[in-house]
Amino acid sequence: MATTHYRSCTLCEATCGVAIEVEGDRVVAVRGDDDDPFSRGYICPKATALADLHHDPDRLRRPLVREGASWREAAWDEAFELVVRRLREVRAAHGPNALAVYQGNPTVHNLGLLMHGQVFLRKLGTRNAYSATSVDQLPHMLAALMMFGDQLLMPVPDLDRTDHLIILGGNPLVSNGSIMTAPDVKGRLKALRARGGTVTVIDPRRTETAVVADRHLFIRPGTDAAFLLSLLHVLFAEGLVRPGRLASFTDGLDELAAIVAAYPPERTAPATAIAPDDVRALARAFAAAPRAACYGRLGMCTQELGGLSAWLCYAVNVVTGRLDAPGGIMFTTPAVDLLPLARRLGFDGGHARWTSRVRELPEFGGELPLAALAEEIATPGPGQVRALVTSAGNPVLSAPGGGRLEALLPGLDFMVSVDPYLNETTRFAHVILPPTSPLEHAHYDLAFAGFSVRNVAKYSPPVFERGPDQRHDWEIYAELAARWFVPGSAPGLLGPLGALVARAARATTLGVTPEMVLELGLRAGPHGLRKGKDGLSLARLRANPHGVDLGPLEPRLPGRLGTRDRRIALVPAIYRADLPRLDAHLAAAAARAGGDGLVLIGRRHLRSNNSWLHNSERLVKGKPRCTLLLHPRDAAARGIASGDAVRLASRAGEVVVPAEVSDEIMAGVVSLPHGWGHGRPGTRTQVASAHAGASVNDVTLPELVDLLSGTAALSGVEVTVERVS
Ligand SMILES: Nc1nc2c(c(=O)[nH]1)N[C@H]1C(S)=C(S)[C@@H](COP(=O)(O)OP(=O)(O)OC[C@H]3O[C@@H](n4cnc5c(=O)[nH]c(N)nc54)[C@H](O)[C@@H]3O)O[C@H]1N2
Ligand SMILES: Nc1nc2c(c(=O)[nH]1)N[C@H]1C(S)=C(S)[C@@H](COP(=O)(O)OP(=O)(O)OC[C@H]3O[C@@H](n4cnc5c(=O)[nH]c(N)nc54)[C@H](O)[C@@H]3O)O[C@H]1N2
Ligand code: SF4
Ligand SMILES: [Mo]
Repeated sequence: MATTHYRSCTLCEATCGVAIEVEGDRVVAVRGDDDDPFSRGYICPKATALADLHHDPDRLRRPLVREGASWREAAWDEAFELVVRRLREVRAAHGPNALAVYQGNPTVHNLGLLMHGQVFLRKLGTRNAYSATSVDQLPHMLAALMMFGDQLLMPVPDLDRTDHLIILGGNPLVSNGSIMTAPDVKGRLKALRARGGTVTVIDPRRTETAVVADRHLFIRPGTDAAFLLSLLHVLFAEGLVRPGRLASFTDGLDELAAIVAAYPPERTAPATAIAPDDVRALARAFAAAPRAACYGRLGMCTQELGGLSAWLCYAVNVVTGRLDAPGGIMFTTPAVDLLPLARRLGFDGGHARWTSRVRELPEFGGELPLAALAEEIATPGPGQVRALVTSAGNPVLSAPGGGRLEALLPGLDFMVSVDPYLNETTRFAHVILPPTSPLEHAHYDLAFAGFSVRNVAKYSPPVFERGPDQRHDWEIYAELAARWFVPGSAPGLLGPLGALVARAARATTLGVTPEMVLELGLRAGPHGLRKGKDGLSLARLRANPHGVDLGPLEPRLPGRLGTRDRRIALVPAIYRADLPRLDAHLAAAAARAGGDGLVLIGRRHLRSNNSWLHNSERLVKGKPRCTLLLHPRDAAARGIASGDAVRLASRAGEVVVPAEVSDEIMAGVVSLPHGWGHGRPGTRTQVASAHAGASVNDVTLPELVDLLSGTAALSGVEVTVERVS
């Protein structure tokens, strides 16, 4: 007898509803949930991987402890004891900053990691805290903090009501959207065009999204800030600036006008490769549309001027009155208000309050840029990193210059990974603590409900109960926190009293389940108690297994602003001060134009998810995807044909990959996806190893960062390509 379980897919930001059919202890089918009010039956091919992950024989189910070159399974108690003891020893000998933490992307897709994980990882007291933020959305968070007063106050495009959408550096048809939770972007874009709206994609590649858009403009990598300055220039020069109701609580319009006056499209075109007439036409159309949104994402962030770009992208929406307006970019009203909760968990905002030890890169929200981790391990001196906790991350493949990190990890005094796989990164750990699979723990999209194009709430109960020998992520961290923060939990330290205190602490941390925090958050939230008996509670979510629709996004300003004066700061000082760096880039780019140099960008694939879904046979089958895209002109100049093995090299390193010649990429640009390079020795991911590919991050440069925000510049790396005979 099959039973059907409804829940959210946790593999990407779209949070689609899935119906999981189970017979005994096997998943027999994963389908889209037609009754989910948000996703309405849509799923992408990755959803089936939820079953593959759960049943994967390579997935670790018990802690592993390394002994020399081999691993042995250990009891949880022994593993916890070892981890806490070794981390303590490192800290006692070298100070708190000798401990480093890296939190990877799946953290945001996991309720337990978002709650209990932070209690341990963000409260360890080290400045060497790192996360995927600094290889991702940090520029948006910085702009949100500086302009709107809270790092999590990032507006999302009101996709279902806009008439004019500009997409800069995002490929939502493949990524399924980011900082824009919207199941079935393809369907939603189709609806946008069916109601007479237009979509413009600005990207160095004619992407899957560009193909279904009305218009695609190629842009040279790393020049979005210059393009946006010119877009703003036209808006001001042609009298198209109409902030509307935003004017009464926005500062800096005149200052912005003065800045952008210096960037007419003719000045930036040699760098961006976008014709001045195209910039003018786009500015006019954007201003004329009844409802319009300018949305920038990853490609606009992970570049040397990512900070400026994210600011200017929001600024375009402010001066045209599109911020906080239906069909523009809007703030959500999530059932659990993440902002106060996040502050409690240590996401305290703040920028450049301190810098990294070696390169003096700025801190953001208590974290340092991932691009600095390798040098912080390699460089001797007080504060040198000697122990590392990786949590839901695979930085050997995902960090810029991952190959360098890979060479350094074996030299650490101690490393522990909270991760279900023995992979490229975790193989260097001394202890691996594997959590339950997504189907074994409860879920609520705490993060993505905050970045969703409609207000929605959905609770997903576990499909399978965890076995007695399994631990959820939250249980792992609750246990670590109890043992770490209570001195008495070190055996013998406080004698019998210590043991008592330790037991009480453990009961407290393990007694507070994610569901309890969720329940409090729901009741205290804007759709909770204040709505009276119709208010949301966990019980109501449980009674609605397909999810609850809470309506379209609503205007939230000025009340939602976190700035001290409750006003939008249109021109925060840090951006003004960063403009000379842009000017230098413009000059350099113009000098390079017309040369035959190549720069590297990334690429995502629908059946992939960063580095960790390659162990599912049905997701990796088919022709190899880790190919280097290059333009026919650049291929001809190097005697390269599709299928040839080519060497892609930078100052940092090189990889050999098959070439794929296509005019979907602009001349002078090459593209290789990230997350591959599974052929490394000592991993335990059979399928991935058989589809190894090569890691683009062996070629990216840790020294290339946006100096303003600390975000890694994964786009625009200068490379050479040659045929391998
Ligand atoms: N060149 C280049 N590099 C990039 C990017 C790019 O576009 N180009 N993209 C960047 C971006 S946007 C990101 S977000 C990062 C992603 O990079 P990372 O944040 O390092 O994440 P992944 O590579 O996806 O690795 C995820 C790890 O988490 C583990 N995991 C999965 N689910 C869970 C869970 O529920 N609990 C725990 N404890 N572990 C789990 C997996 O086994 C895997 O080891 O990569 C970045 N790197
Ligand atoms: N299938 C799949 N889905 C995913 C992921 C995945 O790995 N696979 N990863 C998830 C994660 S962690 C994230 S953060 C999101 C990211 O989701 P998106 O933000 O949509 O990111 P990408 O799909 O990488 O698209 C980035 C686009 O930027 C372009 N680009 C590169 N450099 C530049 C530039 O300098 N300027 C401009 N304008 N464009 C540029 C690239 O060609 C690419 O088309 O996707 C998530 N969803
Ligand atoms: S789009 Fe994302 S959330 Fe939806 S099924 Fe695919 S991976 Fe899961
Ligand atoms: Mo990401």
